[in-house]
Amino acid sequence: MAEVEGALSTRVGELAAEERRHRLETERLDLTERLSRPSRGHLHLVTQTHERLEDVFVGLGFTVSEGPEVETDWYNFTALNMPPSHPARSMWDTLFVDWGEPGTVVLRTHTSPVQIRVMETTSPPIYTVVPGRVFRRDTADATHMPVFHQIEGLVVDRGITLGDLAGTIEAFTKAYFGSDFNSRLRPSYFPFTEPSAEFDIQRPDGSWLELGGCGMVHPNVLANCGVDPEEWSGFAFGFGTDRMPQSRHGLDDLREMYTNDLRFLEQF
Ligand code: FA5
Repeated sequence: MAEVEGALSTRVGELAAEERRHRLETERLDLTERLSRPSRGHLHLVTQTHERLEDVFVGLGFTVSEGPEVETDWYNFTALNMPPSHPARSMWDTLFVDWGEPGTVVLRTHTSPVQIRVMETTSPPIYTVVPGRVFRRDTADATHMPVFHQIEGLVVDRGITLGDLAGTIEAFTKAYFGSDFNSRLRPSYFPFTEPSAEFDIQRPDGSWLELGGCGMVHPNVLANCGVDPEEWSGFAFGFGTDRMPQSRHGLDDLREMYTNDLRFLEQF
């Protein structure tokens, strides 16, 4: 009898201990967990945009290149088929840097000077994109900033045609914005491309938005970089990247991205 009672109380003790262990385990609150992990921010919407764009273009076989934000007149204008006093220079409201001969050093007004830098240092075939910051004397409004961002694209190879440019732009539009967006090319003028076009996207609500310029690289530009225009041809494009998250996320005003209101930025 005593033996049975002893075994019983041992078993009751074991079950109570087991239940307590189970309860403690399920109710456990690790109060140190949050404290030990510092709260981290995340990349700004524009940086996220550039990373997504790089992913899309790397997926299409492009490399990623970079260039300086302070440029000389040669790279920003002259080598791009705009010699001194060329009227087309006024298409870019330029901010000049007080350095050297007046008017010879600028804050780059577009990412196109990096086309020249890439062609000077790399032999074709070239398939590259250049994301970066650019500067203009533009007054800030819903679709303009004085400091904004572009992504340049440059392809130089044998037998490249306008069809390759149109196909690349359409493939990019679908890959980046989704299948409910369309693209179109509108005739335009840039001194460094011939023929030239503006690239617009059509949003699902049917409205159109200009994203950038593009065209076939002008033979003078190829020649300025030591690339034989008889052998090689190419296309280039330059898209404004601040307007891309604006369309993708339906933002009304570009300036929202730069006023640094965390309640706005933390949503993305
Ligand atoms: C250019 O800058 C040319 N370099 C584009 C190009 C590259 C043409 C290669 C041909 C070949 P544009 O000045 O149109 O072109 O600017 C390109 C895009 O930048 C515009 O379509 C627009 O989307 C964006 N953009 C221009 N100004 C601003 C601004 N102030 N704020 C925000 N985005 C802007």
